[in-house]
Amino acid sequence: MIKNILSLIIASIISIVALGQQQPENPGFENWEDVGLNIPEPIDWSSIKTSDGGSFLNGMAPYVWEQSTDAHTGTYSVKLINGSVIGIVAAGTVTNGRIHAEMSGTGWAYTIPADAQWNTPFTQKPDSIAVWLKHAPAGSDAAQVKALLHTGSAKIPDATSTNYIAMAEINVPATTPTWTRFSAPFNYLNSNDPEYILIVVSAADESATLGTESYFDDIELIYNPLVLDLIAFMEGPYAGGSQMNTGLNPDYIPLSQPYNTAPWNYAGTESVVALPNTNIVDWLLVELRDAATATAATSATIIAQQAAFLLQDGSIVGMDGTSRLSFDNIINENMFVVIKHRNHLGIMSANPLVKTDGYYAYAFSDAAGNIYGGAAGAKQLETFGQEVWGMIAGDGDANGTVNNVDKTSFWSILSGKSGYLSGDYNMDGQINNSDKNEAWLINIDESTQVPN
Ligand SMILES: [Ca+2]
Ligand SMILES: [Ca+2]
Ligand SMILES: [Ca+2]
Repeated sequence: MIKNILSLIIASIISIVALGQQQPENPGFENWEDVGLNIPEPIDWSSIKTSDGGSFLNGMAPYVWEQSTDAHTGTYSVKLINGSVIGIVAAGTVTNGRIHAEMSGTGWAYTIPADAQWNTPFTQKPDSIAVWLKHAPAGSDAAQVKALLHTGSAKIPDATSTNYIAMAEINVPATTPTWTRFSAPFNYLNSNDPEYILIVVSAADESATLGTESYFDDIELIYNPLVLDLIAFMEGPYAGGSQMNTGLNPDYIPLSQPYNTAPWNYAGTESVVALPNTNIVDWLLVELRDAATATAATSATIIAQQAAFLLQDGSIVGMDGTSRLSFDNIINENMFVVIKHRNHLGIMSANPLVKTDGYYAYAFSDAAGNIYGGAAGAKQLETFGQEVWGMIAGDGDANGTVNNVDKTSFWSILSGKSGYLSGDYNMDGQINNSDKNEAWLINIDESTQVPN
């Protein structure tokens, strides 16, 4: 029984890991197998000698790879050499798909969706690919790594690029005598979701020359952090003209994030030695949700949380008081962002965030339609000129609804007190009538529209 529980735990850990950053199989060429050839072949990689050209062609094909003990890391790398047969030079190539070979010399690498031996399932969207290599070219041979994210069956090269989603190409023509890291970005052609990754590693481009030798090791897919450029406003401290008051700064704002208690129970260690600037309004809790639609973005879809500072111009920044927030997460569907505060109703982006110029920018404030639930979940703070929408004040117990409890338990009993208090709805450091009349009473029965 204990074993069963353990294996359940292990299974769930594995499924969590599977949601992490996907990498190629056997990317460091450490694992090799006997596939009936004279030399071992790297597991999950194949060559011209296991092509689809049949046993005659495969038997005739030259050995264009070796298991090398000259490794960047670990025990082995793959050494690729151009080889020739009946006057045709074959580039030293391995692929995680399959090689198509013809007598004429025509060939390509491709994915066979119906046969797991010849495909590599892959659903994420890396930003770039990197490899360590050494290259001793003959003629004008360039060491190459090509990676293709695609759906269905696809091949490299392909004049029509049907089913392509993104392609990355490392191209190194220069003699490279010591292990050197090279990388190249994926060029995304559309927003489709990939099903497979096809990688081709080669000692030469299409015009291979005999004598070229290249070594490859440690192929890695790189995922850049998600950098969020967020703007949001709160009703309580709102001052007009797209600015908020900073009445809690510096006397009352704590140096460690305050969301470590119920109902948030956020265990993050965000803290500062001193508040980094005078523009800070308060701490916020920023949450990422990964879901197909806003409606489906329930609390079950939370993938990350981070405490942050809200500045008086609405910017949401990190602990240095100026930098955009950065998350090391992978989005599988769409990214929705939730903003939570101690005594304001939480809001969620109505739309998924989209990466532009390297950032996921989102202004919650520009229109009611930017906040999920529209006017039902947000307050119009500025009516003339540029609209400003913000978070609704008055939720002292942060239970998602403004009601009598927020007065009796968080305002009445503390009236006249000063400090960092959740009944201080206009966030000026004092609990008095302004909090009750101007930031609680007017919001009675308002509720957050963030999906549960
Ligand atoms: Ca290795
Ligand atoms: Ca409440
Ligand atoms: Ca107040």
